[in-house]
Amino acid sequence: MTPRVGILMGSRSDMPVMQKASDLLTELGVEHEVRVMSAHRTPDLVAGYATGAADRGVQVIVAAAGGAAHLAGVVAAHTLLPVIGVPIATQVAGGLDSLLSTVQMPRGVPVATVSVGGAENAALLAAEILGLSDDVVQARLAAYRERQARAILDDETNRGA
Ligand code: RP5
Repeated sequence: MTPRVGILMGSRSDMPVMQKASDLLTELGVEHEVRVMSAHRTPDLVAGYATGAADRGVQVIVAAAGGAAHLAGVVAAHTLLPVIGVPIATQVAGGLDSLLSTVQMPRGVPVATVSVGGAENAALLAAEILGLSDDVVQARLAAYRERQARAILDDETNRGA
């Protein structure tokens, strides 16, 4: 199947966090691909991926990086696809460096940034974007929300409440 979401990360070390995004998209039945590429270590690879992604059928890109986290911004510079940035936690104030590097995009090229380590929300936001034109994905998202709410409602502390 053609991947509809591209999950990128700046280093293999980001995989434990970003695996959660991949797992959630799999749960939602959204075809996706996972790639490790770095804005500063492999700039040509990043530019080539972002430039060609739309023509390959990718509709949303999730880009995760830590530190001077410019991956999402560089990707966004090379494509008109929506780009969701995931700041990866670091030793600097829990990842405040990554958060600001990702979220503080100057005017003209947006990156929709989720919370530090917010891989699952990135996957959900990607699916919501696809759901605008895909009723099946939107229905799966609705079911996911229902399951999420049900898990809380069924929590033993809420029984009989
Ligand atoms: C960033 O630098 C990566 O996204 C990662 O979060 C961070 C550290 O990378 P490694 O030194 O673990 O490869 O480019």
